[in-house]
Amino acid sequence: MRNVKLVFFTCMFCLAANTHSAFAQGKTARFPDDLKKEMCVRIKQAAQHAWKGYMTYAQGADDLKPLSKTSKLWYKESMLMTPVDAYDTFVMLGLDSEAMEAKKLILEKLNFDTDNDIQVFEVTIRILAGLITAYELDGDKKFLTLAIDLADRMMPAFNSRTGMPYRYVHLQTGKTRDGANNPAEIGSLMMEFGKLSKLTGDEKYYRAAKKAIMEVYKRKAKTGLVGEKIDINSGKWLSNQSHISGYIDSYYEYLYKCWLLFGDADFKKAFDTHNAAIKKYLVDTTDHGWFLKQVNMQTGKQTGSSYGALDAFYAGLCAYAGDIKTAIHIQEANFYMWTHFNMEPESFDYKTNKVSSPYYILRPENLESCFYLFRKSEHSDYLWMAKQMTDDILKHCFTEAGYASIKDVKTLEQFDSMESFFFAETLKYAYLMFAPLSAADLKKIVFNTEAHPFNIESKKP
Ligand code: DMJ
Repeated sequence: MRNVKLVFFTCMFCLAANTHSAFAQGKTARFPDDLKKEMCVRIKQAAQHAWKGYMTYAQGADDLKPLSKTSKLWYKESMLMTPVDAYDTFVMLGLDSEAMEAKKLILEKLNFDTDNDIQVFEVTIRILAGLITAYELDGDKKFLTLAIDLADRMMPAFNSRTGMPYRYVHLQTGKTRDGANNPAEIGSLMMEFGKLSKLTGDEKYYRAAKKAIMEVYKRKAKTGLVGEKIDINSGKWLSNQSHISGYIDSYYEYLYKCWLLFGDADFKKAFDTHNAAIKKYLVDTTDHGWFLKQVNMQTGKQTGSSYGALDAFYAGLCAYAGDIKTAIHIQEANFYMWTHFNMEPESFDYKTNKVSSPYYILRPENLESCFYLFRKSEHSDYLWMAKQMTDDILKHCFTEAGYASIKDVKTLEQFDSMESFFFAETLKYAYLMFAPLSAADLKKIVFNTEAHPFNIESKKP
């Protein structure tokens, strides 16, 4: 059986690996165990270095600014983005004293009774999710109490005519604003609010989030696609632009992951419908791999050929959902994007090869896709790819106080930002590539879109 599996993957690789990439440059050899261990050590050291910078120059703030050695707040008062996003990564990497420091900061300082007008999506995927995972990993009820308090303060966001949430809610007053929302920000609350219902026994969170995500699904076009902006009160699309990038991406991701997490077949049905449409209308085959384009959601007609760092997640989702062939071809394109421009730009035009947004802000999606492809194929090519990406990040983004973003991948000039997802996702997926498989058992956990692992609720769907 294992031989059959190997032959299958080898054939798939022959299909995908006939162009310019590390595949074609002979880096397809076995990945030595010693090198895996060395990578794990380097990634752990990187996490310690970045955390030390945060604790020295930004302790208690949201983010470290690693060049000026100062700190950044997202809102009027800190939501402790970095400690909350980083905590479970420290636990998974076995960095016990860093985990203890992060926990101490969270439990001593995190307070949601603040004059903060917050973005529901960002705070849900980073903070609510981080607290839920912390509770599941550590068992300390204080994490759950914080999560419930935060979720209750965000619940007014769902009070619209359709049940789709407003983008912003004030944590003290419950005042909402911005009803021009998008599928990603509407749908990517389901794992977190759903999970909270499972942990508390109070169905209201699951109900509100499910109504919201299903209201998007209900409004799909005949093509099976969704647009990138919708009025949450009238339910009318404000943009027919369709793609798998920012504003839509994790809506699709959550439909599949919520099926795995909760075993609720409505999510699977919705995912299958959309996924078939994505493959029919969005995938564009090129000599450098398969990219995903922009189309009009109503007609399926192409409107653009932009591709970028955020789009890279879809290869991983395909692999996770069992379509290895598509995943391999898209990951070939992802790796092309990473290697062709020095490092990965935020976006470029895959028809003209021109970079449209030259920055790299420590995003994880390309590594994330490598992770799922490796887990599903066991092929060492993905270890080599992940090594190259990790080497580039650790080399080009390194600063005295942490890791900085890159302003322009052509010149590798840095800029003063270290997003909290560098801890939550980028370092975590990099580490999990080389760590023993038991470091993350995908039969037992599902990662949210910020890579916070949730224990699977359902029996195997
Ligand atoms: C993260 O906050 C999440 O992965 C989100 O889904 C997309 N953007 C960033 C990482 O790039």
